Amino acid sequence: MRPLTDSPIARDGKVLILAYDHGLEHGPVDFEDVPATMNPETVFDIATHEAVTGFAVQKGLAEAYYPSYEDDVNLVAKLNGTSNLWMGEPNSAVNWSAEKAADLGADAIGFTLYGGSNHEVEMAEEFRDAQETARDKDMGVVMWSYPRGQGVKNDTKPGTISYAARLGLELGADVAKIKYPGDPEAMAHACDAAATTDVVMSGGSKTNDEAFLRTVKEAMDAGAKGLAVGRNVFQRENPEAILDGLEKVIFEESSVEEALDAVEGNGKQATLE
Ligand code: FBP
Repeated sequence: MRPLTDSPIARDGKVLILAYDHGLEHGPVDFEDVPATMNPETVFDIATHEAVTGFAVQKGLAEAYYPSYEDDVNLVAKLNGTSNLWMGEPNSAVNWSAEKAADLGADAIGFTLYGGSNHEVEMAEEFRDAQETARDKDMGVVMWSYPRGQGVKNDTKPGTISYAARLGLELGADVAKIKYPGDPEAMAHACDAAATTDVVMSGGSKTNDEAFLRTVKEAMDAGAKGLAVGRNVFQRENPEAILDGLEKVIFEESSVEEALDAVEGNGKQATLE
């Protein structure tokens, strides 16, 4: 793995990836809270916030919009992904190659692995190809490590999350994106399991500012190196405000209270303008 200190998708060894592949994974329903987010430009603009170290999108959005943002946004090319229109054992189509991502100027690749799925073996083999090309092209490697499928009864059980983190290390990811296992001890165990692979917490569905910042803070204190988040940012009316708060917690080691002050300060400003 490549240390985060050397990676363009990190700042001081910490990561805040904004994910916006939801139009594929969940469909336009995820944009209903804030209808402007249906337009990818709205979210590309959010990704220019200085706290965002990487922006994860699928091929179509990267091709259409990234050329206009390449000076202000670090691209995490999310290579595989699939809609939730079909049913069956979890799997994910590889929609573009790591070579194509490199041609577009990607700083890192993102790849989902559903450990425990009946398709785990083929997904791991697809990851191998992408990971090796990323190494050749000097791109970082971020694994969305989400155990699910017939082999997994509870995908947020601490042992399962630690296993997910370990898969990132074993298969050669620089960063493993895992779900928060519910408490700091379990998160610390997952970070230990990942060893030299850095762990980032997955954002999840939208919660309130305090609950969200508190969970991120707990994860950071337990050894996580950051966050990869979508809905908890772009489904807010003022995404810049929560990014101000996240910047405090992730990069400045601030308390939750200080982070909430930053969120509120931005909110007031936005109201006054
Ligand atoms: P969120 O922070 O909105 O959960 O986004 C993170 C992410 O991994 C996205 O990249 C992806 O679209 C989504 O979650 C997939 O979530 P799930 O597979 O649980 O539906």
